[in-house]
Amino acid sequence: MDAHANPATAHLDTFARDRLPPPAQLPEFLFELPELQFAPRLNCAVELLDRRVALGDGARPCVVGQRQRWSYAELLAESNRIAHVLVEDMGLVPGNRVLLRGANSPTLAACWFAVVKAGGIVVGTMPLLRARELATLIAKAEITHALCDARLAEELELARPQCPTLARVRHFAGAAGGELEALAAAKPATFADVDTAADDICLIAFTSGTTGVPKGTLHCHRDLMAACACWPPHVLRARADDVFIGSPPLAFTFGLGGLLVFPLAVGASTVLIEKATPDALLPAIAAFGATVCFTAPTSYRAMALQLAQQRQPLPTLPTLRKCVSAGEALPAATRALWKEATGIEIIDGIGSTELFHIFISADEAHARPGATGLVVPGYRAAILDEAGRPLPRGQVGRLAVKGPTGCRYLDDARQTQYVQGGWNLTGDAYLEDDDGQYVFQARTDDMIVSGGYNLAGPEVESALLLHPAVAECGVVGKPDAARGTLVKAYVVLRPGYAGDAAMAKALQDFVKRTIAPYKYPREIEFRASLPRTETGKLQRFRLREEAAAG
Ligand code: 3UK
Repeated sequence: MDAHANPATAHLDTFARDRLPPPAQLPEFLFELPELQFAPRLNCAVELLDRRVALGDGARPCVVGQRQRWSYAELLAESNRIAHVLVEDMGLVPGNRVLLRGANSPTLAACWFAVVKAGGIVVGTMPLLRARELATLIAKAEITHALCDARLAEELELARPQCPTLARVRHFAGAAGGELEALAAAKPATFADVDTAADDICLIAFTSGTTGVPKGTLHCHRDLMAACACWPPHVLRARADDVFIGSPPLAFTFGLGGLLVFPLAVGASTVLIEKATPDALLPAIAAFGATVCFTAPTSYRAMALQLAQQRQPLPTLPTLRKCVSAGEALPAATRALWKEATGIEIIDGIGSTELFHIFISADEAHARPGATGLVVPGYRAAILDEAGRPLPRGQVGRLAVKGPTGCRYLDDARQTQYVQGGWNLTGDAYLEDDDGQYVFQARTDDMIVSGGYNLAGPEVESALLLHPAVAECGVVGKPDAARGTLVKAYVVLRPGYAGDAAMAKALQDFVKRTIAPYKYPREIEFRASLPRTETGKLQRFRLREEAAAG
């Protein structure tokens, strides 16, 4: 257990606590800021919700969906009712793992708070997961309970025969009212919240890993409150009258923080919509009068291209004032396109599932094209060489961070890869420049060694994205007899452009003029779309596999 260990756990089921990494494998945790001093007893759901209502904000707008609109008092009441169902009808005991399955919605938010209030551990799952993937997570986290959107029930039912631990499942239907809502309606609107220890686990977030069994990252009540005290007040600086909106699922910590925990921490409201593809998000921002948007770089790019096509005079999105990008590197071309279309400077930030949320970022005033930003107050960062020694500024190495949150994998030998010498190693190659700005190069396993040179796929992608014909692209290394590896680009063209040999040549020449010529893609393949994860990340490993096979 870590330095802030608290033996008085509220968990009767100690499954998660028993599977924490051994103390020697934990990262160093830093609580240097005055706002990072936490009491030994802490339930983050109570802090975020009950406390807000006790402060007199009960009538303020809180969560808004396509057909639901709840105040803080209403979300609190619904969460409390569902907590009663979990405990009284479903036999939940503190420490049990509860699977949540549903697209973003106010009801899903109420389920999240209900589990945490009852001392349970939330395991969020991406709506698109299939039975096989669900079964893997259920086995790994020994999940005992599930709250599932009725429309997504089928895949969970298909998984159940392989899931002996999963004893209790209830379905919800949101505004339409379902089985869970009917049970909840009969319960009181108040609930005796479980008095959890600050270091009791409340969340297992699975990584959207590319290889192997997904890793479950353990987060305690204190981690979530610590995250609220770092990036949001120091970089985002949202206000109580803000209206949050965005695309990341609540099962992804980018979405859980950005679209639920952070807005509630400042008394703001949040719009939770089920479908938030770029063509749905753009009208939703306007329709709901959203002021703060969270989405991925490709989504900003797609929305900017749409706005440019409509040729609407500024401002097209009059209420929008802050835009956050994370999940993968924000290309300079995308930042510029969005600024042209909306006048807004994007707040880029790198976060990870292991650290819960963003730890390097730049606000509008510090934003620099091509750089991620500065270390967020509360965190420290370093660039390390292969041996774990700090490198001087300007040199590319492994990004290492530590702060009030950090990596704790659930029973996983890969803990010693992510955490070394007290640092969290994100797996990214970065450099720190003379201004303390951190500049992303590539995932360390995405670096391409071609003709004896080390080059980063994302740098070539950034150059291609500056060309007006390019909508999206992905650049990987392809095994090659002569060069060892050659640079290959997969390109999606914007409407009206033809993917022919002349276009390939034009793009190659364009890259040679934009960055060092040896980095140009020797092969270009045109595609209708690129493989992406549900969180918007380009799956370069898939392109690599295809390149190797083709
Ligand atoms: C990459 C970025 C460059 C980077 C996440 C914000 O993405 C999140 O978590 P994941 O565990 O992935 C982490 C990895 O994604 N990455 C994320 N943001 C950036 N690379 N610039 C960025 N701005 O490789 C990192 O190691 O899926 C992001 C908040 C919470 C999150 N979980």
